[in-house]
Amino acid sequence: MIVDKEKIQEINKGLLSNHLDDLARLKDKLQIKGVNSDQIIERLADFQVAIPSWALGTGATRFGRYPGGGEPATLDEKIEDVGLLHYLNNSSGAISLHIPWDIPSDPGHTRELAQSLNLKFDAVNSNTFQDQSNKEHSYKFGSLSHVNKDVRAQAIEHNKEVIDYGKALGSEALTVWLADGTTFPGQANFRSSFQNTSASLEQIYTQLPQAWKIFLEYKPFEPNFYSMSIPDWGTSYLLASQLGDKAFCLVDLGHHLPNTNIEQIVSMLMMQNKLGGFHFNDSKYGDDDLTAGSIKPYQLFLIFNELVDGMENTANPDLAWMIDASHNLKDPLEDLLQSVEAIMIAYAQALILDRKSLHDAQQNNDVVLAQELLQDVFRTDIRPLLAESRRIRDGALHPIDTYRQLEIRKDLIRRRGTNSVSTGL
Ligand SMILES: [Mn+2]
Repeated sequence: MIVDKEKIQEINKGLLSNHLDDLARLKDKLQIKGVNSDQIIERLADFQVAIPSWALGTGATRFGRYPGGGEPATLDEKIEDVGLLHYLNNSSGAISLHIPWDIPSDPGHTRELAQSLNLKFDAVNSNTFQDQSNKEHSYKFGSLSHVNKDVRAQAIEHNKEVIDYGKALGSEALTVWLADGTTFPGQANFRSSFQNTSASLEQIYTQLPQAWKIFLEYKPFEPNFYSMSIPDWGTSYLLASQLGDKAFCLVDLGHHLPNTNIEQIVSMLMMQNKLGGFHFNDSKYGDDDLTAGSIKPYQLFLIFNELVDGMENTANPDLAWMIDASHNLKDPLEDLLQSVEAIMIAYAQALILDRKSLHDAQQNNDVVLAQELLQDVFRTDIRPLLAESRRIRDGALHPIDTYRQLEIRKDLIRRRGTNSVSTGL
């Protein structure tokens, strides 16, 4: 189902005069600081965050799953859900698919459907962290790093298939996340595990079409608890460097040990032109997959501060912006609207930062002023800029309120039923 654009405009009408007052006040305030609000509104309107197909249903934990009804049971329905989000917020113009959960049996049709909703296909994701019933070998003891070359060959073949699916849809990147690792000391040899991973990735790399990139995600622990074959950005960087110009590191916010300085990692990877993409989420303890910005919004802002700085001052190529979150309690579509909003807020705040003054403060070792500059921006409520960036592209001034007023979930349940279950974990 797709929302009627006119209904969005009707709801906007009732909010418009308050919105314009708020916007005018904010613009005045920003103008004093030398910020061109209209330019920022345009940049925000152009900014798109890819929605992962696996976040459209209620997420799984290793415990219970509590579906809320109306979940998208097919790939078409998943694409329709992302189209719906994009109608509301004008910032979710891409979808990231997961193979084999979302195999496009008729790629031409899938492509057309996405096009009709103004959606692109972002990176396709391979999956060697689960066994597939139609495959001979098990990934219980790893995939690309496995000691047995037949298992590695099967995992390599799977990644090549994922590239083929992506090609058929017009995607231009492959994301590889490996669950490979060990849970007990002595279980594997670290060097051979790395070398197997590297050699397997080389074979996948040769299959990449000209314009494609490969993103290597890292994670310090889980599902393995002693070592992971790509545990950190250093290992990811080493592999990406060995592979070549099409290989990049992917930073998933939840894939760091608590208190890791992720913004510094972002800065270093961009300096080396090796940051390929981002998986946004938030966490309190580990890979919690919570709504972006729900726990550590200041960290998210500091990360965007480095991202914007890197985009302006390094030759790092354009980034793939993706959400990777999935959990149990909220309506998944409302949750995704919240995540995108939090990401956009952090981006907008980073855009209005006075970088020249920050640079001067750093040169003068004026620690207090540097902190003041960052925190002044972080404490500025820039949400009217976001609302305006949606309004000028016919989106909703307030996406979640609009979603609720239009009773979209109720309608989805009416169409799909209360027991429809989204494919995935
Ligand atoms: Mn991820």
